[in-house]
Parts: sequence; structure tokens; C-alpha cells
Amino acid sequence: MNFTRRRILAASGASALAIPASRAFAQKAEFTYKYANNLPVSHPMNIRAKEMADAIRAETQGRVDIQLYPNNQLGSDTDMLSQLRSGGIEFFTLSGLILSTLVPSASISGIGFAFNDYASVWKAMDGELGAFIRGQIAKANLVVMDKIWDNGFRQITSSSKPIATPEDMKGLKIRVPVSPLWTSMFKALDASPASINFAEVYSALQTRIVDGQENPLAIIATAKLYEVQKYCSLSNHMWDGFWFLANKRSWDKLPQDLQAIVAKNINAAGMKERADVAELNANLQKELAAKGLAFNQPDPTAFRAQLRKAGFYSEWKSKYGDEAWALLERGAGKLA
Ligand code: X2X
Repeated sequence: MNFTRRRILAASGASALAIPASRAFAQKAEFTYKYANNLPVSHPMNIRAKEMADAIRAETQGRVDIQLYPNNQLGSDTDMLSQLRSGGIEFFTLSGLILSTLVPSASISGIGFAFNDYASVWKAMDGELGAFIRGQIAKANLVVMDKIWDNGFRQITSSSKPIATPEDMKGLKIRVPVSPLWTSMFKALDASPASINFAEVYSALQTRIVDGQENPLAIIATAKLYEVQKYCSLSNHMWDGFWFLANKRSWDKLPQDLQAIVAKNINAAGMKERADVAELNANLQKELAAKGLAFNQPDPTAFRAQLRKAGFYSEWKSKYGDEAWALLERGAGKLA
């Protein structure tokens, strides 16, 4: 077993990542910045972010101290996005799809069944499509790091029935994150999507406000969603990633040499997080099955055909515009 999986299994509660007061740098930091996110402390995002914060503290001789606030401690994604914009927090990682509530084209990477594998994801997101999206994010007055962090290919879980064909989606009460693209996609599949922030997902499933949700295996495992779900359909229906964002005023306060150290370490941590998540998503099925989740592997062709029939691709192509859509298809192949 690799080290990430061992740590995820060993980690329990916030104590696993409690940050000890840094004794190495007794003086108060010049820049004490908050980094907040929505994921459990045991997810590779928080494991790598903690290493990253330590490395930044060391490399800046204690001048920059990034403090982690994982697991929606500071509120839901919606709350954290407004805190980021107002300067209440300095750093935040957010799915491009949720960011699209502010930067509409940021959801384009989540179009259903666009990417077949990680090779095409990274080629697009580290290439022209990613550069285009980052340009749009910058226009919204936010700073975004070059390397997007991985969330993964998403899978559908439910407490009521296995999802094998598009017909099984009919009327399924399924939680989706707060994003027009997500709602549109699951409506096109004839499901009944409910927009709910991740902070509320476990309890929404537990109390049966919704029957299902969709997320990569690394999140189903670390957020313990398997405790409140029975079936998992390996639909790989979309890829999702987290942009590492900064408040512009706070970022501009950092002298250039410190900006360079911070950006370098954030991007390097993101690359490690990508490797961790890809490995987890490839290997967690057995562990989750042992915990009682029943897996099935649907044929994606029928789902894609249903989306096409419902007009999903042509609708979103006209929303994003030809330029952005061409960049997506350059990485993903012909969609609409
Ligand atoms: O809200 C979700 O489902 C999550 C954790 O995958 C995102 O942040 C998009």
C-alpha cells in the first residue's frame, strides 16, 4: 500500500493534520494568510497543502505563514468564495464548475464525457484551454495559480438503486454542487438535481433529502459517503479540478521574490496532489467494496447519446461560444 492510502486510512478527525505552532520561526510572520477549502483533512489536497505551507515557511525564513482551514471550517464553498473576494481569506481552492457562478466559462472543463483519460485532461488544462480559463479568472480580479489541482473523474452513488443505464436516472433525487452546468447536465439525463454545497452533502444523504450524489472515489472515501450510500456506478461522467485562487490585493502585497516562492510551492504541491488522487481513484474500489458499496460499470455511450439528444452539448456550445468550445474539442474530440 502506498503512503497516501495508508495516511488516509490512519487519519481520523482534525487531529491528524493539526498544525503545531512553528517553533522554528519564533518571530511573527510578515504575511499570515489563510487557505480554506471544502475537503476532509485526510484528502491528498490537505496533506499536500500542509507540506506546501511548511515548505513556504521554511523557504521564506518564516516571512510567509499560510494557515490551513480545511473541511468547510470557514463555511460552504459559496461562503468561502465571497470571503476570498472580500479578503476575509487569502487563498481558496474551488472547482471550476462552482467558480462559474462568477466566471461563466470556468465550467467548460466539466462538460459531460468530454475527457477520456488523465492524459487528455492535463494536456488541455496545462495547455490552451487552461490558459484561456485562467485568463477569464484574472478578468474577474482573482489571482489563479498555473496548475489546477485534481478532484478526479466523478462517479454516481445512490442509496436506492444501481445506475446502469440513462433510464435509471429518471427522477433520481441527486445532489449536485452549486453550478448551472451540473444542474443542466442532470436535468438532461432526466434526473431531479438539487444544488447543495458540499458542507451539507453527508447529512443530506443521511436524512434522505436526496438519494444520490456524484463525486470521485477519493472524496467518497475521505468524506465517508460510503456510510450513507449503497451503490456506486463507475460512470466517469465528467472530470473536475480545483483552481488554486488568491485574493488579488493580498497577493499584490507580497514582494515579487515571495510571490515566486509561494507560487512555485503551490504548483509543485498541486502536481503531487494530482499523482496522489489519480492513484487513489484507480485503487479505492476494492476498499470501498469491502466497506459495503456495490459497484457497477455502465456503458457511457448511452449516457452521452442521451445528453446529445437532450440538446445539452449544443446548448452549452452556444453559451461558451465558438472560441472556447474549439479549445475544448481540441483536447476532448468532437462533442457537438
Ligand atoms: O462539492 C463537491 O462535490 C466537490 C467536493 O467534489 C467539489 O468541490 C466540486
